[in-house]
Amino acid sequence: MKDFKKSVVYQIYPKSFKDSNGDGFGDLKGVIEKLDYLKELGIDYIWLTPFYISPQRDNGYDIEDYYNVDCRYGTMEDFELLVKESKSRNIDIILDMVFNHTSTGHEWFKKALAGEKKYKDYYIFRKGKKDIPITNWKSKFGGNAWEYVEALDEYYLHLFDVTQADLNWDNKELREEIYDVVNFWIKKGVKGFRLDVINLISKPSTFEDDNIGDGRRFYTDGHKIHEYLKELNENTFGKYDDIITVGEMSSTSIENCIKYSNPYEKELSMVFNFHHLKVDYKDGEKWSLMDFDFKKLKNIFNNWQRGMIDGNGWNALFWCNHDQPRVNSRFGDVKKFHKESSTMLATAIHLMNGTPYIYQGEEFGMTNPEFNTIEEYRDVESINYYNILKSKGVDEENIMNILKSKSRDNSRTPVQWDDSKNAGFTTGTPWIYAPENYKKINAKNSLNNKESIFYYYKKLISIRKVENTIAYGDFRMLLQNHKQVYAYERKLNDESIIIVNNFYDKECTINLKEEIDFDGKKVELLISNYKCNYDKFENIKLKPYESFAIKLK
Ligand code: TEU
Repeated sequence: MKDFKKSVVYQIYPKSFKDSNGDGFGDLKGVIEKLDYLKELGIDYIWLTPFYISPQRDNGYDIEDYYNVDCRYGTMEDFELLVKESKSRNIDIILDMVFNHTSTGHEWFKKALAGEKKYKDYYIFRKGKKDIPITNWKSKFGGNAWEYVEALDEYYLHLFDVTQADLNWDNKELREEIYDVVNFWIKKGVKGFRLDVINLISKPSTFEDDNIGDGRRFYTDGHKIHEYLKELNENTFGKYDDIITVGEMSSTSIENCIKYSNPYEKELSMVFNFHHLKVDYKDGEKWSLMDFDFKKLKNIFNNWQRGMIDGNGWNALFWCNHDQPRVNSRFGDVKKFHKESSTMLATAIHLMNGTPYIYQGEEFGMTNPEFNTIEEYRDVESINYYNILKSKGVDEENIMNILKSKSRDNSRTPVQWDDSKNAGFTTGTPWIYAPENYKKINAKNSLNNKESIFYYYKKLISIRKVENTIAYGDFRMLLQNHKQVYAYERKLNDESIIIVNNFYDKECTINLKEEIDFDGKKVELLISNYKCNYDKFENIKLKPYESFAIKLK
Protein backbone atom coordinates (compact mmCIF):
# COMPACT_ATOMS: atom_id res chain seq x y z
CA MET A 1 0.00 0.00 0.00
CA LYS A 2 1.18 3.51 -0.76
CA ASP A 3 2.17 5.84 2.06
CA PHE A 4 0.85 9.29 1.21
CA LYS A 5 3.57 10.88 3.33
CA LYS A 6 6.15 9.50 0.91
CA SER A 7 4.08 10.15 -2.20
CA VAL A 8 3.96 12.96 -4.74
CA VAL A 9 0.76 13.91 -6.58
CA TYR A 10 0.71 15.26 -10.14
CA GLN A 11 -2.26 17.42 -11.09
CA ILE A 12 -3.74 17.16 -14.57
CA TYR A 13 -6.17 19.70 -15.97
CA PRO A 14 -7.27 17.45 -18.85
CA LYS A 15 -8.64 20.25 -20.99
CA SER A 16 -5.10 21.62 -21.42
CA PHE A 17 -3.01 18.48 -21.04
CA LYS A 18 -2.96 16.59 -24.36
CA ASP A 19 -5.46 16.43 -27.19
CA SER A 20 -5.58 13.00 -28.86
CA ASN A 21 -8.20 13.68 -31.55
CA GLY A 22 -7.42 17.14 -32.91
CA ASP A 23 -10.53 18.93 -31.62
CA GLY A 24 -8.38 21.44 -29.75
CA PHE A 25 -9.52 20.14 -26.40
CA GLY A 26 -7.39 17.85 -24.19
CA ASP A 27 -8.89 14.45 -23.37
CA LEU A 28 -8.50 11.24 -21.37
CA LYS A 29 -6.81 9.40 -24.23
CA GLY A 30 -4.26 12.22 -24.26
CA VAL A 31 -3.57 11.51 -20.59
CA ILE A 32 -3.04 7.81 -21.38
CA GLU A 33 -0.50 8.78 -24.09
CA LYS A 34 1.61 10.55 -21.49
CA LEU A 35 1.63 7.97 -18.70
CA ASP A 36 5.16 6.80 -19.49
CA TYR A 37 6.33 10.39 -19.20
CA LEU A 38 4.76 10.61 -15.74
CA LYS A 39 6.26 7.31 -14.72
CA GLU A 40 9.66 8.66 -15.71
CA LEU A 41 9.06 11.66 -13.47
CA GLY A 42 8.31 9.27 -10.61
CA ILE A 43 4.95 10.49 -9.32
CA ASP A 44 2.57 8.24 -7.37
CA TYR A 45 -0.85 9.73 -7.98
CA ILE A 46 -2.58 11.70 -10.72
CA TRP A 47 -5.23 14.15 -9.58
CA LEU A 48 -7.57 14.66 -12.52
CA THR A 49 -9.70 17.79 -12.43
CA PRO A 50 -13.37 17.29 -13.45
CA PHE A 51 -14.15 15.58 -16.76
CA TYR A 52 -17.82 14.85 -15.99
CA ILE A 53 -20.66 16.13 -18.13
CA SER A 54 -20.64 19.89 -17.91
CA PRO A 55 -21.46 22.97 -19.97
CA GLN A 56 -17.85 24.06 -19.24
CA ARG A 57 -18.79 27.48 -18.05
CA ASP A 58 -16.19 26.91 -15.30
CA ASN A 59 -14.25 24.21 -17.18
CA GLY A 60 -15.97 21.29 -15.52
CA TYR A 61 -16.39 22.66 -11.98
CA ASP A 62 -19.99 23.10 -13.07
CA ILE A 63 -21.20 19.51 -13.16
CA GLU A 64 -24.42 18.41 -14.84
CA ASP A 65 -23.99 14.67 -14.33
CA TYR A 66 -21.58 13.17 -11.80
CA TYR A 67 -21.79 9.68 -13.31
CA ASN A 68 -20.67 10.19 -16.89
CA VAL A 69 -17.67 11.38 -18.87
CA ASP A 70 -18.24 14.50 -20.98
CA CYS A 71 -17.83 13.51 -24.63
CA ARG A 72 -15.23 16.26 -25.11
CA TYR A 73 -12.99 14.33 -22.70
CA GLY A 74 -13.82 10.86 -24.05
CA THR A 75 -15.85 7.91 -22.81
CA MET A 76 -16.24 5.76 -19.72
CA GLU A 77 -14.15 3.10 -21.53
CA ASP A 78 -11.34 5.64 -21.88
CA PHE A 79 -11.57 6.34 -18.17
CA GLU A 80 -11.48 2.64 -17.28
CA LEU A 81 -8.49 2.17 -19.55
CA LEU A 82 -6.77 5.12 -17.91
CA VAL A 83 -7.22 3.56 -14.45
CA LYS A 84 -5.86 0.24 -15.72
CA GLU A 85 -2.91 1.70 -17.61
CA SER A 86 -1.99 3.94 -14.69
CA LYS A 87 -2.17 1.04 -12.24
CA SER A 88 0.23 -0.98 -14.39
CA ARG A 89 2.73 1.87 -13.94
CA ASN A 90 2.08 2.03 -10.21
CA ILE A 91 0.22 5.31 -10.54
CA ASP A 92 -3.20 5.77 -8.90
CA ILE A 93 -6.00 8.13 -9.82
CA ILE A 94 -7.45 10.84 -7.58
CA LEU A 95 -10.75 12.28 -8.78
CA ASP A 96 -11.95 15.82 -8.25
CA MET A 97 -15.39 15.99 -6.64
CA VAL A 98 -17.37 19.19 -6.68
CA PHE A 99 -20.01 18.89 -3.97
CA ASN A 100 -20.48 22.46 -2.87
CA HIS A 101 -22.53 23.17 -5.99
CA THR A 102 -23.78 21.74 -9.26
CA SER A 103 -24.31 23.34 -12.62
CA THR A 104 -27.74 24.88 -13.00
CA GLY A 105 -27.98 22.45 -15.93
CA HIS A 106 -28.03 19.48 -13.52
CA GLU A 107 -31.35 17.63 -13.59
CA TRP A 108 -31.78 18.24 -9.84
CA PHE A 109 -31.67 21.97 -10.44
CA LYS A 110 -33.97 21.77 -13.43
CA LYS A 111 -36.50 19.87 -11.32
CA ALA A 112 -36.07 22.44 -8.56
CA LEU A 113 -36.84 25.23 -11.02
CA ALA A 114 -39.91 23.32 -12.14
CA GLY A 115 -41.07 23.60 -8.54
CA GLU A 116 -40.47 20.00 -7.37
CA LYS A 117 -40.22 20.31 -3.62
CA LYS A 118 -37.79 17.44 -3.11
CA TYR A 119 -35.22 18.96 -5.45
CA LYS A 120 -35.77 22.53 -4.38
CA ASP A 121 -34.53 21.42 -1.01
CA TYR A 122 -31.34 20.05 -2.59
CA TYR A 123 -30.37 23.69 -3.12
CA ILE A 124 -30.59 26.88 -1.09
CA PHE A 125 -33.68 28.80 -2.14
CA ARG A 126 -35.09 31.70 -0.13
CA LYS A 127 -38.14 33.90 -0.56
CA GLY A 128 -37.23 37.49 -1.27
CA LYS A 129 -38.15 40.60 -3.15
CA LYS A 130 -36.90 41.28 -6.64
CA ASP A 131 -33.84 43.55 -6.65
CA ILE A 132 -33.33 43.07 -2.91
CA PRO A 133 -31.06 40.02 -2.59
CA ILE A 134 -31.36 37.91 0.58
CA THR A 135 -27.97 39.11 1.85
CA ASN A 136 -25.18 41.33 0.60
CA TRP A 137 -22.77 38.38 0.24
CA LYS A 138 -20.43 38.50 -2.70
CA SER A 139 -19.93 35.70 -5.18
CA LYS A 140 -16.26 34.65 -5.43
CA PHE A 141 -16.42 35.37 -9.14
CA GLY A 142 -17.85 38.87 -8.68
CA GLY A 143 -21.35 40.28 -8.11
CA ASN A 144 -23.98 39.32 -5.53
CA ALA A 145 -24.17 35.65 -4.45
CA TRP A 146 -27.97 35.41 -4.77
CA GLU A 147 -29.81 35.02 -8.06
CA TYR A 148 -33.48 35.84 -8.42
CA VAL A 149 -35.77 33.34 -10.19
CA GLU A 150 -38.81 35.14 -11.52
CA ALA A 151 -40.99 32.04 -11.90
CA LEU A 152 -40.56 31.04 -8.25
CA ASP A 153 -40.23 34.55 -6.89
CA GLU A 154 -37.26 33.23 -4.94
CA TYR A 155 -33.50 33.53 -4.87
CA TYR A 156 -30.93 30.74 -4.93
CA LEU A 157 -27.44 30.97 -3.46
CA HIS A 158 -24.35 30.68 -5.66
CA LEU A 159 -20.99 31.32 -3.99
CA PHE A 160 -19.34 30.97 -7.41
CA ASP A 161 -20.75 31.60 -10.88
CA VAL A 162 -24.46 32.20 -11.35
CA THR A 163 -24.59 28.81 -13.13
CA GLN A 164 -23.11 27.06 -10.06
CA ALA A 165 -25.93 26.67 -7.54
CA ASP A 166 -24.92 25.78 -3.97
CA LEU A 167 -26.15 22.46 -2.62
CA ASN A 168 -27.97 22.13 0.67
CA TRP A 169 -25.96 19.72 2.81
CA ASP A 170 -28.50 19.99 5.61
CA ASN A 171 -30.70 17.75 3.50
CA LYS A 172 -29.99 14.09 4.31
CA GLU A 173 -31.28 12.80 0.98
CA LEU A 174 -28.85 15.08 -0.83
CA ARG A 175 -25.97 13.84 1.33
CA GLU A 176 -26.90 10.28 0.44
CA GLU A 177 -26.91 11.11 -3.26
CA ILE A 178 -23.36 12.35 -2.78
CA TYR A 179 -22.24 9.15 -1.03
CA ASP A 180 -23.62 7.22 -4.00
CA VAL A 181 -21.49 9.29 -6.38
CA VAL A 182 -18.33 8.69 -4.35
CA ASN A 183 -19.03 4.95 -4.01
CA PHE A 184 -19.71 4.68 -7.74
CA TRP A 185 -16.22 6.00 -8.53
CA ILE A 186 -14.57 3.92 -5.82
CA LYS A 187 -15.92 0.85 -7.62
CA LYS A 188 -14.20 2.07 -10.79
CA GLY A 189 -10.88 1.67 -9.02
CA VAL A 190 -9.97 5.24 -8.11
CA LYS A 191 -7.73 5.60 -5.07
CA GLY A 192 -8.33 9.15 -4.01
CA PHE A 193 -10.58 12.18 -3.98
CA ARG A 194 -9.86 15.88 -4.08
CA LEU A 195 -12.87 17.67 -2.64
CA ASP A 196 -13.51 21.07 -4.17
CA VAL A 197 -14.08 23.95 -1.68
CA ILE A 198 -15.33 21.35 0.77
CA ASN A 199 -15.07 23.66 3.79
CA LEU A 200 -17.85 25.83 2.37
CA ILE A 201 -20.60 23.19 2.38
CA SER A 202 -22.09 23.93 5.79
CA LYS A 203 -24.18 27.08 5.53
CA PRO A 204 -25.72 28.93 8.49
CA SER A 205 -29.32 28.25 9.44
CA THR A 206 -30.28 31.89 9.04
CA PHE A 207 -28.85 34.31 6.51
CA GLU A 208 -27.73 37.78 7.49
CA ASP A 209 -25.83 40.64 5.87
CA ASP A 210 -22.11 40.83 6.38
CA ASN A 211 -21.32 44.39 7.34
CA ILE A 212 -17.59 43.89 7.65
CA GLY A 213 -16.79 41.45 4.85
CA ASP A 214 -18.02 39.58 1.78
CA GLY A 215 -20.01 36.96 3.70
CA ARG A 216 -17.36 34.27 3.90
CA ARG A 217 -17.19 34.33 7.68
CA PHE A 218 -20.74 32.93 7.78
CA TYR A 219 -20.11 29.83 5.67
CA THR A 220 -16.34 29.11 5.79
CA ASP A 221 -15.55 26.12 8.06
CA GLY A 222 -19.28 26.29 8.88
CA HIS A 223 -20.88 24.97 12.07
CA LYS A 224 -21.62 21.46 10.80
CA ILE A 225 -18.59 20.96 8.57
CA HIS A 226 -16.81 18.43 10.76
CA GLU A 227 -19.99 16.46 11.29
CA TYR A 228 -20.63 16.29 7.53
CA LEU A 229 -17.08 15.24 6.72
CA LYS A 230 -17.16 12.49 9.32
CA GLU A 231 -20.40 11.20 7.89
CA LEU A 232 -19.04 11.33 4.33
CA ASN A 233 -15.93 9.48 5.44
CA GLU A 234 -17.93 6.80 7.25
CA ASN A 235 -20.24 6.17 4.31
CA THR A 236 -17.66 6.17 1.54
CA PHE A 237 -13.84 6.28 1.46
CA GLY A 238 -13.44 5.67 5.19
CA LYS A 239 -14.26 2.02 4.59
CA TYR A 240 -11.01 1.51 2.67
CA ASP A 241 -7.51 1.97 3.95
CA ASP A 242 -5.92 2.61 0.55
CA ILE A 243 -7.95 5.66 -0.46
CA ILE A 244 -6.53 9.12 0.18
CA THR A 245 -8.43 12.39 0.32
CA VAL A 246 -7.49 16.03 0.08
CA GLY A 247 -9.85 18.85 0.88
CA GLU A 248 -9.59 22.23 -0.78
CA MET A 249 -10.03 24.65 2.12
CA SER A 250 -10.87 28.20 1.23
CA SER A 251 -9.86 30.95 3.75
CA THR A 252 -9.48 28.37 6.50
CA SER A 253 -7.64 28.20 9.84
CA ILE A 254 -4.89 25.94 11.21
CA GLU A 255 -7.23 24.85 13.98
CA ASN A 256 -9.83 23.60 11.51
CA CYS A 257 -7.23 22.04 9.23
CA ILE A 258 -5.86 20.00 12.11
CA LYS A 259 -9.35 18.65 12.66
CA TYR A 260 -9.89 17.96 8.97
CA SER A 261 -6.68 15.98 8.64
CA ASN A 262 -5.82 14.47 12.02
CA PRO A 263 -6.33 10.72 11.46
CA TYR A 264 -8.13 10.33 14.80
CA GLU A 265 -10.90 12.62 13.58
CA LYS A 266 -11.65 10.33 10.62
CA GLU A 267 -12.34 13.15 8.16
CA LEU A 268 -9.68 13.57 5.42
CA SER A 269 -6.04 12.63 4.76
CA MET A 270 -4.84 16.15 4.07
CA VAL A 271 -5.74 19.72 3.20
CA PHE A 272 -4.90 22.51 0.80
CA ASN A 273 -4.85 26.01 2.23
CA PHE A 274 -4.07 29.20 0.31
CA HIS A 275 -2.66 31.63 2.83
CA HIS A 276 0.87 31.44 1.37
CA LEU A 277 -0.56 32.38 -2.04
CA LYS A 278 -2.08 35.63 -0.86
CA VAL A 279 1.21 37.31 0.02
CA ASP A 280 0.98 39.34 -3.19
CA TYR A 281 -2.60 40.50 -2.60
CA LYS A 282 -2.64 44.18 -1.71
CA ASP A 283 -4.82 44.52 1.41
CA GLY A 284 -6.15 41.05 0.73
CA GLU A 285 -7.42 42.04 -2.72
CA LYS A 286 -6.50 39.61 -5.51
CA TRP A 287 -7.17 41.99 -8.44
CA SER A 288 -4.36 44.38 -7.63
CA LEU A 289 -0.61 44.41 -8.22
CA MET A 290 1.98 44.08 -5.50
CA ASP A 291 5.43 42.54 -5.02
CA PHE A 292 5.23 39.51 -2.80
CA ASP A 293 5.77 40.01 0.91
CA PHE A 294 8.60 37.58 1.65
CA LYS A 295 8.55 38.07 5.41
CA LYS A 296 4.88 37.23 5.48
CA LEU A 297 5.46 34.14 3.31
CA LYS A 298 8.09 32.86 5.73
CA ASN A 299 5.86 33.45 8.71
CA ILE A 300 2.94 31.66 7.10
CA PHE A 301 5.04 28.63 6.24
CA ASN A 302 6.48 28.56 9.72
CA ASN A 303 3.10 28.83 11.43
CA TRP A 304 1.46 26.18 9.25
CA GLN A 305 4.36 23.76 9.46
CA ARG A 306 4.55 24.05 13.25
CA GLY A 307 0.80 24.13 13.75
CA MET A 308 0.06 21.09 11.62
CA ILE A 309 2.91 19.03 13.05
CA ASP A 310 1.96 19.87 16.62
CA GLY A 311 -1.69 19.08 15.97
CA ASN A 312 -0.96 15.87 14.04
CA GLY A 313 -2.56 17.21 10.87
CA TRP A 314 -1.21 16.87 7.34
CA ASN A 315 -0.68 19.51 4.67
CA ALA A 316 -0.69 19.35 0.91
CA LEU A 317 2.37 21.30 -0.31
CA PHE A 318 1.94 23.27 -3.50
CA TRP A 319 2.68 26.48 -5.36
CA CYS A 320 0.72 25.87 -8.53
CA ASN A 321 -2.67 24.64 -9.58
CA HIS A 322 -5.26 25.44 -12.24
CA ASP A 323 -6.41 28.54 -10.30
CA GLN A 324 -3.00 30.06 -9.61
CA PRO A 325 -0.54 31.90 -11.83
CA ARG A 326 2.70 30.01 -12.50
CA VAL A 327 4.95 30.30 -9.46
CA ASN A 328 8.20 30.98 -11.35
CA SER A 329 6.56 34.00 -13.04
CA ARG A 330 5.16 35.02 -9.68
CA PHE A 331 7.95 34.62 -7.08
CA GLY A 332 10.89 33.94 -9.41
CA ASP A 333 12.49 35.54 -12.46
CA VAL A 334 11.67 33.69 -15.67
CA LYS A 335 13.54 36.14 -17.87
CA LYS A 336 16.99 36.03 -16.29
CA PHE A 337 16.93 33.04 -13.95
CA HIS A 338 14.37 30.69 -15.38
CA LYS A 339 16.01 27.44 -14.30
CA GLU A 340 17.50 28.76 -11.06
CA SER A 341 14.30 30.31 -9.75
CA SER A 342 12.06 27.42 -10.90
CA THR A 343 14.26 24.85 -9.15
CA MET A 344 14.73 26.96 -6.02
CA LEU A 345 10.97 27.29 -5.61
CA ALA A 346 10.61 23.54 -6.12
CA THR A 347 13.17 22.77 -3.39
CA ALA A 348 11.58 25.21 -0.95
CA ILE A 349 8.15 23.61 -1.20
CA HIS A 350 8.97 19.91 -1.71
CA LEU A 351 11.15 19.31 1.30
CA MET A 352 8.74 20.64 3.91
CA ASN A 353 6.41 18.48 5.99
CA GLY A 354 3.42 17.42 3.85
CA THR A 355 2.60 15.81 0.52
CA PRO A 356 3.89 17.74 -2.51
CA TYR A 357 1.70 18.42 -5.54
CA ILE A 358 3.09 19.24 -8.98
CA TYR A 359 0.86 21.00 -11.48
CA GLN A 360 1.22 19.99 -15.15
CA GLY A 361 4.11 21.76 -16.87
CA GLU A 362 5.60 22.99 -13.58
CA GLU A 363 8.12 20.13 -13.79
CA PHE A 364 9.83 21.72 -16.78
CA GLY A 365 9.27 25.36 -15.90
CA MET A 366 6.18 26.52 -17.79
CA THR A 367 5.49 30.23 -17.26
CA ASN A 368 2.57 32.66 -17.41
CA PRO A 369 1.62 33.36 -21.05
CA GLU A 370 1.48 37.19 -20.85
CA PHE A 371 -1.64 37.54 -22.98
CA ASN A 372 -2.06 41.06 -24.36
CA THR A 373 -5.76 41.20 -25.19
CA ILE A 374 -8.93 40.20 -23.39
CA GLU A 375 -9.88 38.05 -26.40
CA GLU A 376 -7.13 35.59 -25.47
CA TYR A 377 -8.67 34.92 -22.05
CA ARG A 378 -11.23 32.17 -21.46
CA ASP A 379 -11.71 32.05 -17.69
CA VAL A 380 -15.11 33.15 -16.40
CA GLU A 381 -13.58 34.78 -13.31
CA SER A 382 -11.04 36.74 -15.39
CA ILE A 383 -13.68 37.95 -17.82
CA ASN A 384 -16.01 38.95 -14.98
CA TYR A 385 -13.24 40.92 -13.27
CA TYR A 386 -12.20 42.51 -16.54
CA ASN A 387 -15.73 43.92 -16.73
CA ILE A 388 -15.82 44.87 -13.05
CA LEU A 389 -12.50 46.75 -13.29
CA LYS A 390 -13.66 48.43 -16.51
CA SER A 391 -16.84 49.60 -14.84
CA LYS A 392 -14.73 51.04 -12.00
CA GLY A 393 -12.89 53.13 -14.58
CA VAL A 394 -9.53 51.31 -14.49
CA ASP A 395 -7.83 51.79 -17.86
CA GLU A 396 -7.32 48.94 -20.32
CA GLU A 397 -3.55 48.76 -19.94
CA ASN A 398 -3.76 48.49 -16.17
CA ILE A 399 -6.43 45.83 -16.36
CA MET A 400 -4.34 43.80 -18.79
CA ASN A 401 -1.35 44.04 -16.45
CA ILE A 402 -3.44 42.81 -13.55
CA LEU A 403 -4.79 39.88 -15.60
CA LYS A 404 -1.28 39.01 -16.82
CA SER A 405 -0.26 38.51 -13.26
CA LYS A 406 -3.48 37.25 -11.62
CA SER A 407 -5.67 35.41 -14.13
CA ARG A 408 -6.39 31.73 -13.62
CA ASP A 409 -5.71 31.27 -17.35
CA ASN A 410 -2.02 31.77 -16.55
CA SER A 411 -1.89 28.11 -15.61
CA ARG A 412 -4.45 26.82 -18.11
CA THR A 413 -2.50 27.23 -21.33
CA PRO A 414 -1.67 24.00 -23.21
CA VAL A 415 1.09 21.81 -21.83
CA GLN A 416 4.16 22.55 -23.92
CA TRP A 417 5.21 19.10 -25.10
CA ASP A 418 7.63 20.10 -27.87
CA ASP A 419 8.50 22.88 -30.31
CA SER A 420 6.02 21.87 -33.01
CA LYS A 421 2.90 23.89 -33.80
CA ASN A 422 0.67 24.55 -30.76
CA ALA A 423 3.43 23.17 -28.56
CA GLY A 424 2.53 19.61 -29.58
CA PHE A 425 -0.70 19.87 -27.58
CA THR A 426 -3.11 19.54 -30.51
CA THR A 427 -3.13 19.19 -34.28
CA GLY A 428 -6.27 21.35 -34.35
CA THR A 429 -7.00 24.81 -32.99
CA PRO A 430 -6.37 24.89 -29.24
CA TRP A 431 -9.20 26.18 -27.03
CA ILE A 432 -6.63 28.51 -25.45
CA TYR A 433 -3.26 29.51 -26.91
CA ALA A 434 0.20 28.50 -25.74
CA PRO A 435 2.72 31.30 -25.15
CA GLU A 436 5.48 31.73 -27.74
CA ASN A 437 8.12 30.46 -25.33
CA TYR A 438 7.04 26.87 -26.01
CA LYS A 439 9.77 26.71 -28.65
CA LYS A 440 12.33 26.70 -25.87
CA ILE A 441 10.44 25.72 -22.75
CA ASN A 442 8.97 22.31 -23.46
CA ALA A 443 8.94 18.77 -22.09
CA LYS A 444 11.00 17.36 -24.95
CA ASN A 445 13.88 19.78 -24.40
CA SER A 446 13.77 19.17 -20.69
CA LEU A 447 13.87 15.38 -21.17
CA ASN A 448 16.87 15.70 -23.49
CA ASN A 449 18.99 17.51 -20.97
CA LYS A 450 20.03 15.74 -17.77
CA GLU A 451 20.65 19.11 -16.10
CA SER A 452 17.10 20.33 -16.74
CA ILE A 453 14.29 21.38 -14.41
CA PHE A 454 12.54 18.06 -15.15
CA TYR A 455 15.40 15.99 -13.73
CA TYR A 456 15.62 18.31 -10.76
CA TYR A 457 11.96 17.57 -9.94
CA LYS A 458 12.60 13.88 -10.50
CA LYS A 459 15.38 14.02 -7.95
CA LEU A 460 13.26 15.90 -5.41
CA ILE A 461 10.58 13.23 -5.73
CA SER A 462 13.10 10.47 -5.19
CA ILE A 463 14.57 12.21 -2.13
CA ARG A 464 11.20 12.04 -0.39
CA LYS A 465 11.06 8.32 -1.07
CA VAL A 466 14.53 7.62 0.27
CA GLU A 467 14.83 10.07 3.15
CA ASN A 468 12.52 9.31 6.05
CA THR A 469 13.50 12.65 7.56
CA ILE A 470 11.79 14.46 4.69
CA ALA A 471 8.66 12.33 4.91
CA TYR A 472 8.31 12.15 8.68
CA GLY A 473 10.75 14.58 10.27
CA ASP A 474 10.09 17.62 12.42
CA PHE A 475 10.40 21.18 11.08
CA ARG A 476 12.33 24.16 12.39
CA MET A 477 12.74 27.44 10.56
CA LEU A 478 16.32 28.74 10.37
CA LEU A 479 17.61 32.26 9.72
CA GLN A 480 14.22 33.58 10.77
CA ASN A 481 15.10 37.23 10.18
CA HIS A 482 17.04 36.86 6.96
CA LYS A 483 15.55 39.14 4.32
CA GLN A 484 16.33 36.94 1.31
CA VAL A 485 16.58 33.38 2.53
CA TYR A 486 14.00 30.82 3.51
CA ALA A 487 15.84 28.01 5.30
CA TYR A 488 14.65 25.19 7.49
CA GLU A 489 15.78 22.08 9.24
CA ARG A 490 13.97 18.75 9.07
CA LYS A 491 14.89 16.42 11.90
CA LEU A 492 14.26 12.79 12.70
CA ASN A 493 16.08 11.08 15.58
CA ASP A 494 19.77 11.92 15.19
CA GLU A 495 19.57 12.92 11.56
CA SER A 496 18.87 16.36 10.21
CA ILE A 497 18.44 17.81 6.74
CA ILE A 498 19.06 21.51 6.15
CA ILE A 499 17.30 23.22 3.25
CA VAL A 500 18.40 26.68 2.10
CA ASN A 501 16.69 28.85 -0.52
CA ASN A 502 17.66 32.30 -1.75
CA PHE A 503 14.38 33.84 -2.94
CA TYR A 504 16.03 36.78 -4.76
CA ASP A 505 18.12 37.60 -7.83
CA LYS A 506 20.86 39.07 -5.66
CA GLU A 507 23.70 37.30 -3.94
CA CYS A 508 23.70 37.14 -0.18
CA THR A 509 25.57 35.63 2.72
CA ILE A 510 24.38 33.28 5.43
CA ASN A 511 25.85 31.74 8.50
CA LEU A 512 24.47 28.35 9.43
CA LYS A 513 26.89 27.70 12.26
CA GLU A 514 24.96 29.99 14.57
CA GLU A 515 21.96 27.73 14.46
CA ILE A 516 23.29 24.27 13.67
CA ASP A 517 25.90 22.24 15.43
CA PHE A 518 28.04 20.72 12.69
CA ASP A 519 30.75 19.33 14.97
CA GLY A 520 31.64 15.73 14.25
CA LYS A 521 28.83 15.37 11.71
CA LYS A 522 29.16 13.89 8.26
CA VAL A 523 27.71 16.20 5.62
CA GLU A 524 26.11 14.86 2.46
CA LEU A 525 24.76 17.02 -0.35
CA LEU A 526 21.29 15.82 -1.40
CA ILE A 527 20.45 18.35 -4.10
CA SER A 528 21.47 21.81 -5.31
CA ASN A 529 20.77 24.03 -8.29
CA TYR A 530 24.35 25.37 -8.58
CA LYS A 531 27.58 23.39 -8.59
CA CYS A 532 29.06 23.98 -5.19
CA ASN A 533 30.86 22.07 -2.43
CA TYR A 534 28.89 23.20 0.61
CA ASP A 535 31.80 22.25 2.80
CA LYS A 536 31.81 25.32 5.05
CA PHE A 537 28.97 26.64 7.13
CA GLU A 538 30.00 30.17 7.95
CA ASN A 539 29.74 33.04 5.51
CA ILE A 540 28.24 30.96 2.75
CA LYS A 541 27.77 33.10 -0.34
CA LEU A 542 24.53 32.31 -2.08
CA LYS A 543 24.10 33.11 -5.76
CA PRO A 544 20.81 34.37 -7.26
CA TYR A 545 18.03 31.90 -6.46
CA GLU A 546 20.54 29.39 -5.15
CA SER A 547 19.07 26.46 -3.33
CA PHE A 548 20.44 23.32 -1.71
CA ALA A 549 19.69 20.56 0.79
CA ILE A 550 22.34 18.83 2.90
CA LYS A 551 22.07 15.90 5.27
CA LEU A 552 23.91 15.81 8.60
CA LYS A 553 24.49 12.63 10.51
O1 TEU B 1 -11.63 26.92 -6.39
C1 TEU B 1 -12.00 27.57 -5.24
C2 TEU B 1 -11.64 28.99 -5.12
O2 TEU B 1 -12.27 29.71 -4.41
C3 TEU B 1 -10.49 29.55 -5.80
O3 TEU B 1 -9.33 28.94 -5.98
C4 TEU B 1 -10.86 30.56 -6.78
O4 TEU B 1 -10.59 30.14 -8.07
C5 TEU B 1 -10.07 31.79 -6.48
O5 TEU B 1 -10.19 32.09 -5.14
C6 TEU B 1 -10.61 32.93 -7.26
O6 TEU B 1 -9.84 34.04 -7.04
C7 TEU B 1 -12.27 25.75 -6.76
C8 TEU B 1 -11.71 25.24 -8.06
O7 TEU B 1 -10.37 24.90 -7.88
C9 TEU B 1 -11.94 26.27 -9.12
O8 TEU B 1 -11.34 25.94 -10.34
C10 TEU B 1 -13.43 26.43 -9.28
O9 TEU B 1 -13.71 27.45 -10.18
C11 TEU B 1 -14.11 26.74 -7.96
O10 TEU B 1 -13.67 25.90 -6.89
C12 TEU B 1 -15.59 26.52 -8.08
O11 TEU B 1 -15.87 25.16 -8.23
